[in-house]
Amino acid sequence: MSSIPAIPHSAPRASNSALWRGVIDRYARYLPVSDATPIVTLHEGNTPLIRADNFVEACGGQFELWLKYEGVNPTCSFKDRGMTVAVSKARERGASIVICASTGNTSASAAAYAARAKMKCVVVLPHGKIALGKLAQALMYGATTIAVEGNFDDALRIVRELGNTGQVEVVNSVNPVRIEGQKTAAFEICDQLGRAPDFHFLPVGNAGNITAYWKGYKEYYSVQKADRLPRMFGFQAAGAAPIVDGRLIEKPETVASAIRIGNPASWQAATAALKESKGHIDKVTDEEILAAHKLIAQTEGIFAEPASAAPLAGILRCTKARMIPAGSVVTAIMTGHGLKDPETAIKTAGFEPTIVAPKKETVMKVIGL
Ligand code: AN7
Repeated sequence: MSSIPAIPHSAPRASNSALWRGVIDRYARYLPVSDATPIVTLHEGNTPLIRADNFVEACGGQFELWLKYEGVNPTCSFKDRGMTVAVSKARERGASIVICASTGNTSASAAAYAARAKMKCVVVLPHGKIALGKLAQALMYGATTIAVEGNFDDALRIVRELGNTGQVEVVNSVNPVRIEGQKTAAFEICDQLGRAPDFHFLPVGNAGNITAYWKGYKEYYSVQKADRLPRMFGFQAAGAAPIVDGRLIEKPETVASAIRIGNPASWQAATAALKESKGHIDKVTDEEILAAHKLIAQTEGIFAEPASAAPLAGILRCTKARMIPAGSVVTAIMTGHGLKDPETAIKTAGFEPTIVAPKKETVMKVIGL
């Protein structure tokens, strides 16, 4: 076995076992890495699993809900789990340029990990449809940032064509090692809960994540690290629901810009996950998404981006339809941080700061004292 090639800022080898070294270090035996893989990590993963009783009460449900807060990853979304593997493998192969199409989070993550690996990163985005925080990240991490006058599906088509030239490494989830990294979130949930959930709720865009979670749960079950397999419950936005509607959506539209996708790359794998797990896929309206976005912030103090609220809107629906039996253990993935999209958040909150003269009395008046 060769030793890990020296790479600046690669996984630290401190002796302190309390130091979390990222998902490759933690779950290497389940991942396509060897001692020869130069690990590029920002210590992603190990995200909190937070019980959300207030939200369940607001729903009128009688189950245990656990939120996996993926928004606290290094670039504030779940994409970092797949990107650590994708960029490490790209580096192992000697690639010098990584490229992705993105609705925002993949590009933020690719740009960060490429910077860490001293690689060039190119991101291809739908012009004008990227949440502000995500755009700031791509620019700040120094990615070559290209905005196409089209949607995500156009951007991904172009990126796939560029990938075929062999000159760039595509780090979208069409790259199977992305899915491998993302499945570690299912492992973490089982490790944290001490069991697998009965129901697993998540948003569905390009459908890589539902594919990854299902793969992760199945693998953990097969090595007896999980006692059961959850039913996968996916939610698309009503204006961007190709899997639910059973047809390609040429002009997808939704306030949840992360999942504004009309032709998901992992469509078939998602359909298989839904079928095998006796799962369920549905669409929720932008109004339902924004209501859930606000409700989770105000009942639990958890600020997640609009796409992450789609499964919460789904939980509200499924509770009303009595689809979640009392006593069930339910997980939902808060895929991205709320600060990614401050413009939508400020609009959704529905009120502005109260401007007052700089005096104690004026402030007291606003408080109602
Ligand atoms: C917060 O960044 O597709 O079904 O290009 O950012 O695996 O696509 C993002 C997707 C859910 C959907 N929640 O996951 C991209 C991109 C958030 C996301 C999804 C995305 P997939």
